[in-house]
Amino acid sequence: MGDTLFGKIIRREIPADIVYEDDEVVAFRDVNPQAPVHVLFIPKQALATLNDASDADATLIGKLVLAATRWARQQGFADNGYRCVINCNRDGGQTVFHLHLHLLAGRQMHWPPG
Ligand code: DGP
Repeated sequence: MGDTLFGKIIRREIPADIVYEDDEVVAFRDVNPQAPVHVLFIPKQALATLNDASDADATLIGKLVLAATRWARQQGFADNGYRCVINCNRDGGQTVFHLHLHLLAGRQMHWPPG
């Protein structure tokens, strides 16, 4: 896949408010937050969309989700709750083509999301 601005954030070529990092995952605050807490968890190994994930990526995607849930617990809002979203392609509302998980928290979420 081509490089995206999220690749530049991983390489520290553009600034971001990075809140978490391990060998495989980086997390940083969304520039356009939709909730008091809005953090994007991304794999360092770039996949463009969820459609590009295969069985070989199962562990990586699991680690992405678990990094978000662990961070939610550490931040103290896990019991109140939160929402995790992965947008895919046009109808899913995806605008940056480096797979990312939105972690939203700090307010009551609504359903359907619209
Ligand atoms: P999505 O629509 O699911 O592809 O979400 C992309 C998100 O990325 C969107 O909520 C805004 C965020 N975003 C776009 N550009 C930047 C940036 O340069 N820095 C940060 N921190 N977030 C960005």
